[in-house]
Amino acid sequence: AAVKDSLLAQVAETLPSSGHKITVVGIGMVGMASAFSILAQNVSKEVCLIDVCADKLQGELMDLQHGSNFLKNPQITASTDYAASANSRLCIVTAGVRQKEGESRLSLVQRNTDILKHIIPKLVEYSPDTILLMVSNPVDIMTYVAWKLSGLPKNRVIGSGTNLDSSRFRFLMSQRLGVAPTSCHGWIIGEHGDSSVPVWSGVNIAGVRLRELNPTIGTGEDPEKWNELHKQVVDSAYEVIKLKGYTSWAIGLSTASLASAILRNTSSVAAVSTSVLGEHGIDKDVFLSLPCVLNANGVTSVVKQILTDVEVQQLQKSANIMSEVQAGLQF
Ligand code: 6V0
Repeated sequence: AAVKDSLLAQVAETLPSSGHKITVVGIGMVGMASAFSILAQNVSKEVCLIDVCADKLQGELMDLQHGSNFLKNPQITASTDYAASANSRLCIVTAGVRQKEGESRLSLVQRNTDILKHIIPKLVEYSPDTILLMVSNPVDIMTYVAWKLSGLPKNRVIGSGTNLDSSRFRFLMSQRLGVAPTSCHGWIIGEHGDSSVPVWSGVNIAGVRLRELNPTIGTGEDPEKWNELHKQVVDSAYEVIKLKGYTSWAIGLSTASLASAILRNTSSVAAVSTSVLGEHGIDKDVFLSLPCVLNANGVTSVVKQILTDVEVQQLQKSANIMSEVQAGLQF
């Protein structure tokens, strides 16, 4: 008899899935940083990688599997065939083209829409109960496109949105104040991109609103020029792409954090791209980021932030830009 049969007396079948499966579509810089963060933080031990490039899939699979001994016994699979993604609780879509140096996210829109036409129907076919987390850019528009292509309810189609921008903002705040980023409370909402909106009215440490200490904060009149922080957030991706060619670690950690809220059913609040029709007077059917309650059913509530008139106007401007781009889309 084989060693395995001499060693083990099987008493029942093993189950095929942990019930916490995550599929990552697109194993470029962002997809792999996301998969790595998910495995390293044990958000899920069951990760399926999908891409069009079979050799790269095999190489990334082997490289990750060789690290299994340092992880929590993960079950990793990789395939060009969507059947491998079956029964995923969460599908993270990072496939597509990225910005070249100096290129805006919005210029990628039709190319990535065409790619999603091949991806989204397949994911939903094999995992009809899944939640989709979109990362491909321009992420707010891609989330709208994925919602249209998937036929899923809006709560289960989410964009990574300004969760990353908010993290960038909190890091910069922490540098100015010498306080840990997780203790710096600031939210960037709206478009993940050039028209994002910093909610200066609510920026606080321990409930102390910085605008009460400096009424001009975030405006052009502020002698301390705090609005530079938002400018730096908007320029971050351009800057990092110029320096290293792409962005990866921060977005990978951001998606892992969102995946954790969903799989662990935590009801954490994060700024993610969601349907905003009817929020803050927005009359366009677009997706933008607002602080949302995230759990196993996706986005179950949107936090009704108390915004100033200026912030509402900026948000509505973001919505108009999204709506104009969407009107020109072919899918
Ligand atoms: P990359 O490193 O070029 O990887 C893209 C991957 O997608 C490659 O492995 C391709 O083979 C794969 N791919 C292409 N077409 C398909 C298809 N039809 N099916 C399956 N896989 C396919 O790009 P990178 O990983 O750097 O970026 C991916 C996307 O994420 C881009 O659109 C970026 O702009 C976007 N980002 C979004 C961020 C966000 O905050 N939402 C942040 C960073 C990048």
